[in-house]
Amino acid sequence: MSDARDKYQDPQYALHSSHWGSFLVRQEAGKLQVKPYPDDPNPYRLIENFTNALDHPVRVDKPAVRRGWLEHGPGPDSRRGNDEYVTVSWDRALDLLADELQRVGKQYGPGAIFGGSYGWSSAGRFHHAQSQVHRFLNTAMGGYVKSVNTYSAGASAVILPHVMADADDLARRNVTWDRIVEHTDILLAFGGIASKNYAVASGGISHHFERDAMRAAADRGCKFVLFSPQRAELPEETRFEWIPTRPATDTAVMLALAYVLVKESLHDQAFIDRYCDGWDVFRAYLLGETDDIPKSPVWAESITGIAANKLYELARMLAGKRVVVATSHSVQRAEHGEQPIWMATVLAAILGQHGLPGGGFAYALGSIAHYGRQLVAAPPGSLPQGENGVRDYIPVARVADMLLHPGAPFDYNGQKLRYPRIKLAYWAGGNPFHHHQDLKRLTLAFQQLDTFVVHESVWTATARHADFVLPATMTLERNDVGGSPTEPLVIAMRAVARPWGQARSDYDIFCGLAERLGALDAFSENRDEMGWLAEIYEKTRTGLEDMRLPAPDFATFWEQGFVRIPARPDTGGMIAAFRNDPIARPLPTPSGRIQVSSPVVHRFGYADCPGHPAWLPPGRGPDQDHPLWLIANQPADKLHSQLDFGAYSQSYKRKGRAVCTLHPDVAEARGIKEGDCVRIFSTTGACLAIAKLNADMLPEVVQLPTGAWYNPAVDKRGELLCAHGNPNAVIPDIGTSPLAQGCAGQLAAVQLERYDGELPPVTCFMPPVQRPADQVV
Ligand code: PGD
Repeated sequence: MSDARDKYQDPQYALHSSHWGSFLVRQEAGKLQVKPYPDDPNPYRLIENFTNALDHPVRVDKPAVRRGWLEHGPGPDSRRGNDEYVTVSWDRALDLLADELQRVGKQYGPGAIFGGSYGWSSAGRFHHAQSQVHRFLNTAMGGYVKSVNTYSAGASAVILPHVMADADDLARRNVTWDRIVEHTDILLAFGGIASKNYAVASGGISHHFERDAMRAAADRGCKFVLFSPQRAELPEETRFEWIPTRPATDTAVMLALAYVLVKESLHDQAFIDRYCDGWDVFRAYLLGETDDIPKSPVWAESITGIAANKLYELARMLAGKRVVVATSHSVQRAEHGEQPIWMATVLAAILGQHGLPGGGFAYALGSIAHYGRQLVAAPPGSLPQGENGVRDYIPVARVADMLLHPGAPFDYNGQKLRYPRIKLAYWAGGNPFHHHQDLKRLTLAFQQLDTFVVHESVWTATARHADFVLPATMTLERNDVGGSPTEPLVIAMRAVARPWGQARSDYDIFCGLAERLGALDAFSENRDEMGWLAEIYEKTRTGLEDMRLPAPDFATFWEQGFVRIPARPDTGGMIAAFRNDPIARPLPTPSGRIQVSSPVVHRFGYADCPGHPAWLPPGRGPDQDHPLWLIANQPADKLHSQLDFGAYSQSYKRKGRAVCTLHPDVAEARGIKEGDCVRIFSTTGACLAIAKLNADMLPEVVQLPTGAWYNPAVDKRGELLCAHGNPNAVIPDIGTSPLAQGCAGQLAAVQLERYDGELPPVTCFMPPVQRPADQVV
């Protein structure tokens, strides 16, 4: 350890961690300087977003209460999102909020509090804001209505356990990069493996090695095939073949490949017989025996835009090869998102690849950097969340439906549930005005609440819709422990700056509230920040000790700055074990095998998710008025909406706005030139963005990444649009299907036009009007 300590313990710099990379950081003459962690083979420039973050004018510096709430008390209010704020002392803010929590708790019970608080927050294990909210609501309020699943993997998290295994098991404990480098002949990447995505891992990442792994695999002879509407989804070093594919048609592509393999007897019937259940039902559908539509390449050509000959060629190329079928998170973040995921498991089964080294189904490989990596032997612990006394929940992306339709029934995973009646929502560490769709509708939804509480470091659109805005410290202003199940370093994330203004950590804010509610002991267990960090680190220390490895105590770890933990052996996980012995190690499905069709899903009776994977045309696809697909994928210049005001993110903007990419033919047909402002609109809403032309994409798509802070503005013709380029202003708020009710925010049918004349200003990086209480008249 000592050589490493000497190397990184430059007294000038502290080692810190973020979801997008470990980095070294110091303050000099009031300026923050960052440099990559020296052992990172491929550091990500996103760390530069920190350089101007700490003292940016958009920081929340004092507790603030929405003026309408202060004057009229709790209740639905259409001013939410368009009101002034009154700054108050911490004592006043916490007294008011504790009274309101008590009122809601006494009058309605904890089942009237929504504490889902979805969001990625920051990398440290202790100051993980969502865990802090949950622990507080459990210990001080008796619980809360929670949300299940994620915006990342809403559809796959529900379909995969029915048909194969837990989505996390299939992503984290299955096909690894090491095995791909060594064994894979062909890697089919549906939706791509983009560097902006594998640069990120929740909880931290110190070694970005995916690009090198892909290069090594390609150098050995592995062929990479990209199915995507855009070319920029795989590193060039892989020398990949790009098969331009219409959005939302991956299932049809896979069906056509499966059709050729089965028709030409190139499939692995022995694997299917031994390891799969429900083959006959699916086979009949595939060959057109049930609906008179053989799912042949000729059938698929008009759907996918891929020539039938090419599909025949690709299918024949797969036979007898070691193949990975990889699907990104993004292909399932769309209407019917369950289908491409289920079909990918079936395609890998038809090829007989599941459980072979460097073969099978790799869920979300490279969609974040956790996947395809080996698990480490002793990751740090996390903040215990306590017992939730409330049983009600919603699928995470149904939040606006819940607030707009209290008590209404809804379908989810074979059940009929009812939306709870929520009076108070509590959010910390997330930005629903980034992650949710149809932002006008979301505004209406939050206006139904009695009270909306947000802890934030910066004035995001979510903060601007809240009644209580409590200033939270940023990661660099507090101590924490960084680590994750796939991260070889556990990092002592030392504070390098004093809290901005009056900001407090989420933990300190909750201690203040818990004290007022008589629950301080239960919430804090009489530990301060360092006490909790020692507790969280203890899991790593005992893990190392159990392996008879050097296991420094907390004080030594803190002084050293990090400890290194070994990876667990790569055994291939449960799928390899299942392949070796399907009787002794069955899958956790009803048959214990891969469900090529599922009687359980069939019995649910959902037209949008039948009992076998199927091609289902999008219900809300392009039409005459909205002929283009908008692809709203993850941004390259920031993580989600985090630090959108940061120097690196700002350097990507044009005219201070987000950049959308379109094909030159689409631009020419509309009189749009590179650098013009365009209005992107749908039946849901509109936003502005600046055009960038790119011929390496299908002419029928326009791409606008997520993450530009929502900047509602009324334009010259009186339309409310996002002046900054947040695609969620344009994308409808629909679930993937009644099965998963997942986020379908990746795609929407839109039209595009040049936007001439004066542009509405971008104001989202300036704080809202705030007045001290004694100046409010
Ligand atoms: P972030 O921008 O990471 O987005 O949605 P998510 O809500 O996670 O928001 C985190 C917020 O937490 C930031 O505002 C940050 O300032 C704040 N924060 C950070 N640290 C702290 C802290 O310690 N305390 C407090 N109180 N606050 C903190 C991401 C979600 O968006 C995800 S995961 C996905 S995959 C989805 N992707 C798409 C998509 O592909 N397409 C569309 N259209 N929409 C999507 N939305 C989803």
